[in-house]
Amino acid sequence: MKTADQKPPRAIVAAVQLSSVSDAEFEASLAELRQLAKTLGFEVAATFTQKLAHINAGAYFGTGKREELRLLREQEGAGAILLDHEISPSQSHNLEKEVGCEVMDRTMVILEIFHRHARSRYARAQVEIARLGYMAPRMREAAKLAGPKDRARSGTGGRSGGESHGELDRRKIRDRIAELQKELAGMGAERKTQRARRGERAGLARVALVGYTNAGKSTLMRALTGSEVLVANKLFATLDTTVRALHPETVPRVLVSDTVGFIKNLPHGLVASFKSTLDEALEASLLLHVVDASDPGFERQLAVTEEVLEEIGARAVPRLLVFNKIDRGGDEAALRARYPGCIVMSARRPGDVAKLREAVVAFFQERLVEAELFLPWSAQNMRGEIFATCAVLEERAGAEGAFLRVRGEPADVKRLREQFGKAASINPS
Ligand SMILES: Nc1nc2c(ncn2[C@@H]2O[C@H](COP(=O)(O)OP(=O)(O)OP(=O)(O)O)[C@@H](O)[C@H]2O)c(=O)[nH]1
Ligand SMILES: [Mg+2]
Repeated sequence: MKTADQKPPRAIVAAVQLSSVSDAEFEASLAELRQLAKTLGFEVAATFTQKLAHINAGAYFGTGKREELRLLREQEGAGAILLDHEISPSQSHNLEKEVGCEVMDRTMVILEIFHRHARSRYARAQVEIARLGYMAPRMREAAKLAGPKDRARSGTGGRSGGESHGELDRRKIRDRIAELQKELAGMGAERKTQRARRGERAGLARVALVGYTNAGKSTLMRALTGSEVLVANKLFATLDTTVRALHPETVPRVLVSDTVGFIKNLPHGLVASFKSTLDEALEASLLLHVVDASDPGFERQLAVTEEVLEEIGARAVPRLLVFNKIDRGGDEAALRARYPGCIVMSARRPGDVAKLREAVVAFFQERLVEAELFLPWSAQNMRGEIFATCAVLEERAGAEGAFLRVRGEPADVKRLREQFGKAASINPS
C-alpha cells in the first residue's frame, strides 16, 4: 500500500503503430494500456509512439527513436517503459540496455495484474503457471546474454521468490509447472464435489456474467443477487468465479456466476489457465454478455469477448447482450437498432436491474414444462422438494394422495416423477 508521501512510480507507455492499424484502434489500445498501467500503480508520465511498417527485429523501436525514448525517460524520471505489444526476450533485453530502465511488454503487464489480484489458491496456481510459461524463455535468454552472474532484474517485473536467472533453470520451471498442474487437478476435483454439494445438476438454471474487463459484471452480480462481491474501477478486479442465487429467489431457482474479464491480446498462457475458471460459463444455460456502452471502443471489446468465448467453446450457449453504463454515455436508440434483442441499461438504476432480472427469469420460464405429479399421502415429506423446485399451479386431494399440477425445468419434473413413481410403488395402497 502507498502512503501519502510516497509518490507512485512513473512509467512511459510506448508503442509502434503498424501500418495495418488505424489511428482510432491504436489510440484505444494505448488508452487501455494506460489503464492497465494505473491498475499496476504507475503514474503514466508520457506516451511515446512511432509509425513503422514492421516492428524492429532487434529492439522494437527504430534506432533514432530508441535514443529519443532514452532522453524522454530521463527527462520524465520514469522507472519503467510499458510496451503495447508482446516482444521477444532478446528485443526486451536490447531495449532495456539502450533506454536504461525496465521494459514490460503487454503480456507481462497483464500477467502482473493477474498475479496481484489472484486471491484463491486456485487462481494463484493458475496465474503462476502462466507466468512461469512466460518467464522460462526470457530467463534463458537473459542468462545467455548476461552470463551466469547476472541477478534477476528487480522492480515491478514481479519475479517472485528472489531467485536469479541462473538458479531457476528450465528443468526447475518444468517441474514446478507439473507440480502446480497436479495441485490444480486436485483442486478441480474438490471444486466438482463442492458443486455437487451445492446441488448443481444438469438442467439447473444457471447464468454466467461474461465480458470485457471493467464492463460492470461484478456490479451487476451484486445488484442481481444482493451479494457483496468485489467491485473496483481497475482492470481484472475479479479473477475467481463466484456463484450466487438470484435474489429475491425465483422459480426455478437461478444461479448467477461472475467470471474473469477479457481483454485484447489476453496472454495465451492465461487463456489456457483460465479455461477451468470459465467452465462456469460453459455450464451456464444463458450468458449475459456485459458491454460498457459508454466506452468509445465498445465494439472492439464486444468482438474480443466473442472471440474468447469461441476459443473456450462457448459459442453455442445462448446469450443476451447487455449494454451497461448507459448513464455515462452511449446511443441507446442506435444500440437497439443495431443489436436486436439487446438490453440497454445502467447497473446504477434499480429499475433497469429489475428489468434485466425479469429478462433472465423469462428466459428460464420459457423452457419450463407443465406436468401433473401424484404425491401419495405416505410421501408427504417430499412436498418441500416439489415446492422448492417447481411452481405449484394447482393441488387436488384424491383418496390415496395429492395431485399437483406443476411448472418446472424439464429435468426437475422428470426427476420428481421418477422419485414419486418409486415412492408410490414402495407404498402401494
Ligand atoms: N456509471 C456507471 N458505472 C458503473 C456501472 N456499472 C459498473 N460501473 C462501475 O464500473 C467499474 C467496474 O465495475 P466492475 O463491476 O468491477 O466491473 P467488472 O466487469 O466486474 O470488471 P473485472 O472484474 O475487472 O472484469 C466500477 O467502478 C463500477 O462502479 C454503470 O452502470 N454505470
Ligand atoms: Mg469483476
